[in-house]
Amino acid sequence: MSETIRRALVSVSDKSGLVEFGKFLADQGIEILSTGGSAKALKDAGVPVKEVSAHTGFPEIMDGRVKTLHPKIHGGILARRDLKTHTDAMTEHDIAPIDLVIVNLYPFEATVTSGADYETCVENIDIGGPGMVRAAAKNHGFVTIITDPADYQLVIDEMKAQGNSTSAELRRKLAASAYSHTARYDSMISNWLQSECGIDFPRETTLGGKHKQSLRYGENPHQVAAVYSSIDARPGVVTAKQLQGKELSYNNLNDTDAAFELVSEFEAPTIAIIKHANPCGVATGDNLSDAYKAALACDPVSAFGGIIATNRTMDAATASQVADLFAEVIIAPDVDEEARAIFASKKNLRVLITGAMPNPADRGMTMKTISGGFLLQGRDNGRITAADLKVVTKRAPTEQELADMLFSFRVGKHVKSNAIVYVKNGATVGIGAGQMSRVDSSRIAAWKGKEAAEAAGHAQSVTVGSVVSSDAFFPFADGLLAAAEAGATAVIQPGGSMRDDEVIAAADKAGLAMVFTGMRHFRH
Ligand code: 93A
Repeated sequence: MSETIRRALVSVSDKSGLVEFGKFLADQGIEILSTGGSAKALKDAGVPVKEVSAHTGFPEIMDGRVKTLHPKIHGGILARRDLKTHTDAMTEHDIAPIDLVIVNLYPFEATVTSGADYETCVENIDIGGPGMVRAAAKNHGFVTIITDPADYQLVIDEMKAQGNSTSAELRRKLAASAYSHTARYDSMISNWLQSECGIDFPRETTLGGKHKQSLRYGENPHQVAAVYSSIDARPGVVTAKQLQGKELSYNNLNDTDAAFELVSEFEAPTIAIIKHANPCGVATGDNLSDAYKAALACDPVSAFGGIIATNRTMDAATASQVADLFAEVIIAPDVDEEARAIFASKKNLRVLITGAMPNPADRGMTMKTISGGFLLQGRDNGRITAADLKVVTKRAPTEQELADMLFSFRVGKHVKSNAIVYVKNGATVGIGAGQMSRVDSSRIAAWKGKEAAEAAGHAQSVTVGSVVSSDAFFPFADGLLAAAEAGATAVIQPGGSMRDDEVIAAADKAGLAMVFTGMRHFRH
């Protein structure tokens, strides 16, 4: 059924596009009812409007807390036009039908992210707006609801084509958008209140995401996919600005996120090269260019087609080396002018800037869906420092070993379990990821180190004289012995195995220094 629009109600916080839309409505002879600020914006532009207070005969009270909460408004929106009891009630109570409702809500999200005080945030919880939105959406059989200025044109087009009416199909779609708008709005409020009260796991939860972009496909071409932003404004891949390059794919986004979170762990200039969400080279250096060279040397074969992240403004020296490699994505807090010019010649390379680094110590939640539900957990913001380490072997680590061990353990936190990471002089030299057996990860990491050495023409494996980390304890001495065989001189691991004594004895026998962190970093 197509419904002719004769009266519209306008009450919007986001006033973009309002005047043009208001003019169009007025030109069609549609009566516009409106609240304070929206009415003023329209009147100032010469669009005739009637104040809601004049329509209801009741003033806005309590600083605007009660402005549209009136039976003449809600009755006008909710009345079924096809039921005599409803139309009789309209006549009896002098209620005029409202056929088009244009409402968007108080900017609660922007108020919270601006760092406003508690009272101001509470004052920005919209009550009357969601009431009208939900009422109009419920009565979509007769009423058109617009909550997003991006939809003004859609409605204008239909009204023009159909003599000031809209199709049932469009009204139903707009109603669906309206309910997702109010649902997200309420979820933002409840998430904010929960965090103010320190509640991690509420009784009921919604994701509160905002559609940012549809993706061509998901992890594989037969899977659909899209990106959503959350209220969490953590600097990273979702909030980043893309300077150039093709559209990001699902896998790009996932890998880039892994890369950027990894480099955020370090204070010194750091580069991480990522493939399939695992690092194939990570290094720190006195400058980015040195860090890049060292990161690439870890596994130059896997780095092909990888994602490169850094925690510093990308400079020209590094950019020109990066441009020599075939990389999919670069992500950095910023890219300087010279470096931008270098990247500009590589049309397909996606370059993202975030403006800031995320804080690895931030609290937050991560989510994984499972059949019938989803798992929520606090993000792994655990960070081991030298003060947390317990030396368990006869030999204590040297200063250099200690620095490398801490670096290695932090890299290992971002490697899929079972994770074994060899490090020498602030650079990974062998990474074993995602194996079902820890000893296999150890062997793979050592073998990768040997391969890298051969490729670079070294006589000796690069793991010789390195340190090694394990994301979880060595259940048996075999994984540790594989590391010793590869030439590692020091080991960092959580400890806590039933056979710790055996593992410590094996380390002592091999002359290794070993420290326990007391913290595990599984990542699946
Ligand atoms: O304070 S409210 O919850 N009480 C109301 O009765 C009410 N009616 C509309 N907020 C209310 N609104 C909101 O005012 C709308 O959702 C909109 O965001 C805003 C528009 O106000 P103005 O037209 O004065 O700028």
